Amino acid sequence: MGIMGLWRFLKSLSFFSLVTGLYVLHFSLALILVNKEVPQTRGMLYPRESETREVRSLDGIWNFVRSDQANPTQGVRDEWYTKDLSQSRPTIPMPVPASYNDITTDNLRDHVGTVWYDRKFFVPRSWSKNQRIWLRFGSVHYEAFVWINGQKVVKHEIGHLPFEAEVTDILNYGAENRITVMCDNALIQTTVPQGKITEVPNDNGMTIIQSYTFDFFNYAGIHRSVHLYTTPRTFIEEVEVTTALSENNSVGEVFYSVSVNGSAANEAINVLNIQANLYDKEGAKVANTTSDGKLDGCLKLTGVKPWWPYLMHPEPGYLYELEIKLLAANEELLDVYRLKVGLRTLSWNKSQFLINGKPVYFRGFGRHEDSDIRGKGLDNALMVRDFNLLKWIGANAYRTSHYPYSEESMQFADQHGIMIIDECPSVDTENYSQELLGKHKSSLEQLIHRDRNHPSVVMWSIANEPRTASMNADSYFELVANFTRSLDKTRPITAAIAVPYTQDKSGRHLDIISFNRYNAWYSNTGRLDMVTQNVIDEATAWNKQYNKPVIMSEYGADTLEGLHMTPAYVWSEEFQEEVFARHFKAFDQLRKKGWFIGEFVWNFADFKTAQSYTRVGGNKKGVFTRSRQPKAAAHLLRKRYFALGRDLDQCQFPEDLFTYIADLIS
Ligand code: GCB
Repeated sequence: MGIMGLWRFLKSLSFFSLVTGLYVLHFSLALILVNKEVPQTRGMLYPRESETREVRSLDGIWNFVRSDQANPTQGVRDEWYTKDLSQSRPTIPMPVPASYNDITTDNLRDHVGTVWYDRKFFVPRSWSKNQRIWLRFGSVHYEAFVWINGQKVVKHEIGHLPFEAEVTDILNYGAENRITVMCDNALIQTTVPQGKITEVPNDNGMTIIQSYTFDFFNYAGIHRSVHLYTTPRTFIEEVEVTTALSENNSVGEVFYSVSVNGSAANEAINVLNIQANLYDKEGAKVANTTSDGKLDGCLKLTGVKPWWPYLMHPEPGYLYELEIKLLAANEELLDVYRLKVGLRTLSWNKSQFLINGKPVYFRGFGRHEDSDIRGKGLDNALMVRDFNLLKWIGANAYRTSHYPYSEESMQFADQHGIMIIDECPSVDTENYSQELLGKHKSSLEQLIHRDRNHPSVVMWSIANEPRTASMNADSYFELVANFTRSLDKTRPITAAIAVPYTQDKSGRHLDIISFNRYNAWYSNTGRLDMVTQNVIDEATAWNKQYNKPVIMSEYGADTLEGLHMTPAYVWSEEFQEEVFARHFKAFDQLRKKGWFIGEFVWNFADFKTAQSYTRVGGNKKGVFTRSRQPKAAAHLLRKRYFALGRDLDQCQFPEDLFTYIADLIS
């Protein structure tokens, strides 16, 4: 078997198999797709401290080893996880959270296959007493294998999503512990997203190459925070919240449903009670209930402050705090968990999308989690800067193109009233197979489980630019869309489609049609006179075909900051402004038709991609540079977004929106 064959074989082994040598192959020849069950996520509440819980971060500098590319499973066979990595290989320091790719000065950037991390940590003696300890990763891309003190604790596939495991019986209390992580960035045709691994000749023999069709760099590593947290023996494992508002939005209801984990839950679940309290922003208790042996209930409040999007209301992003107390039958307090809750309703029909009964017009961006050095690693400074820029420019929405973003950013969007189209990591979906379908569904299951309580999440995007002209796309997307609906009926489903409407086979399974198109860029390059009518015609055709609301989910032009040319010429700042303006003209005509509900620029900021002669240091379609400074088009877009806000929702213009020129111009 050549390196390629070996690789494919090893990728198909389960974690258990890798460790024990019992190899299990997964075959994936599926022309007829079957709707199989996918594993259900449990627990995974965002780690929060309370009077019954402690949280400890394991972020920091870890030790790091890259495996030999031609021998990606050597570390498993040689059991590197049974001792400090430094005893098996020389280690280098690696920050967590961060992508590992851009940290070193050698070619770690393009490494394909497995890498290893480890670090030591203490667990206090006090943690041994009558509680349980959990290890939680915010995300590791793409596949992660975790050991503590040499014992396997968890394996997880698909990046950008959290996973956790109980480690109560594995930890040394009042002593040092070691955590070891193996991370594999290889993408093949049955991973989400898909990629290809090929073995090609180079100057020194053969080498392994990772290729992918999607247009962002396949950053990898421990991308988000690692936490240890404690819970009581019997604890609140899950909280699911939905909300309702009366017709005039003055009376609100918060429905909660709790799952409990622990021995008391199993033995005497019917005598556990939930006390739920709702507090407003000032900390005043506005509603409370105690369930009588039940784990679900409803809090009702009058004079409610609904959750509104940014600029749609003077007080956007209003959040209450929901306090869930788990009580034993004798009233003993077992556990407390608190989370933010926004009260809002969503509804949609053939032409509109409404929030709290009011039609919404989306004005936003496709984005990326991407920055210099950190790659896709969580970075609070970047996140806060990005939200400041979103608000500065007057956007009210973004799509988490093309994967789930950090939980911290979802919480931030809740607070700031930014609506999110929440996308799973399926990009350029093709070569449909049963195995791919299972993983695609699992990515949606994990995403919805993680994000279902966020008021900011207003729509699920089940794929970006899937190859929906193909025969299999019809049944594939029917299964994916129905599965998504079965998990959440409160939000509409979309997908960002790029195939021509005449060939698409997915739209009939969606609630809202989103389309990506690059007029004057990928088609009719440079022809600014061929934008407006094309956009109007295509949006109208999508609407006619499916009789559903339509969004333009991507449009734009690569722009090198500082390159100026008049008349406008591709890559110049003038060209980006002109492309935008021609689209704005189309959007304004489309808005009058009643079913056109949003415009999303591609992209918020410049971002890194795989190397290609069409990319100068990455994709430059950002309205902001990669270091988050505005290009000229940002000022233009800002004027439009605020103008839309004023026209639709009577928002105020910021004082600095228009620079004084002369009192002859208003
Ligand atoms: C698209 C993709 C996006 C790319 C963009 C581009 O259609 O959805 O991921 O980055 O085009 O700039 O080519």
